[in-house]
Amino acid sequence: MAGIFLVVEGPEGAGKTTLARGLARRLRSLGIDPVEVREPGGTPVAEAARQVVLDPELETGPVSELFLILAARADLVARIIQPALDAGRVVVSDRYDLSTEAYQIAGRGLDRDKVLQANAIATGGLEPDLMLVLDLPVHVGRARQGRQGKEPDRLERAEEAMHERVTDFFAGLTGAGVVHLDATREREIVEEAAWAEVIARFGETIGAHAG
Ligand code: T5A
Repeated sequence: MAGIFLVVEGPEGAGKTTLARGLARRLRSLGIDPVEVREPGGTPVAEAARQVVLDPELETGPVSELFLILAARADLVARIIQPALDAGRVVVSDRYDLSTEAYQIAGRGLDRDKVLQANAIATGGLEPDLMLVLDLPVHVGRARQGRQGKEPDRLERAEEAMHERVTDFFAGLTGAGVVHLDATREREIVEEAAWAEVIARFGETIGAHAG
């Protein structure tokens, strides 16, 4: 049976983790045991890279930031995502490589072609089947994060203009497998809209997976 690779993307505080968990819950309710991952992270090496890249005490530049994130991705794809897809599992990922385009290319200004080449090495060319992009203005995401009361990490502390570029990049995305969702709506409505997209595209496969 074919695996399915679902990715939730979007700017800070858009509700990606909330949505990814909601989709996984819906899959489980059908008897499907999805593989849930987040980026950067998901393996011991990737979690170690995440600690470094998000630590506000550590100063680093855009290139080292890129390679920490790509190292995390390479390990996650090789050890978790690709084997799960090969085994016919459904993978739900909280961020993937559109985040690199958003943050490291649009946000930090790194060279697009070179970053995409490096990313292709990290992923082995693995592309998602569906990218659910949550669109939300920067100030709304910031307000949601503020209400959570967490200390902002190194990337969250980046200048406002960078977060505007990240948000604009996500909002302008087009292409096969990209679906935009208005993330200003209630959680349940966003989740329902996302689930409808999943079922419209993969209902038959999901039906075959369902226990
Ligand atoms: N990064 C990552 C890169 O620079 N390049 C890359 O290639 C990759 C993969 C990851 C950081 O790494 C960077 C980007 C990031 O800066 P992270 O901690 O995973 O760090 O940060 P985020 O992905 O931004 O996670 P957040 O937790 O900040 O945001 P989420 O996951 O979008 O939002 P979520 O679900 O945690 O929700 C935030 C709050 O809003 C509420 C939730 O209950 C929660 O309180 N909420 C809603 N409120 C109202 N309406 C809704 N519809 C809501 N949905 C959720």
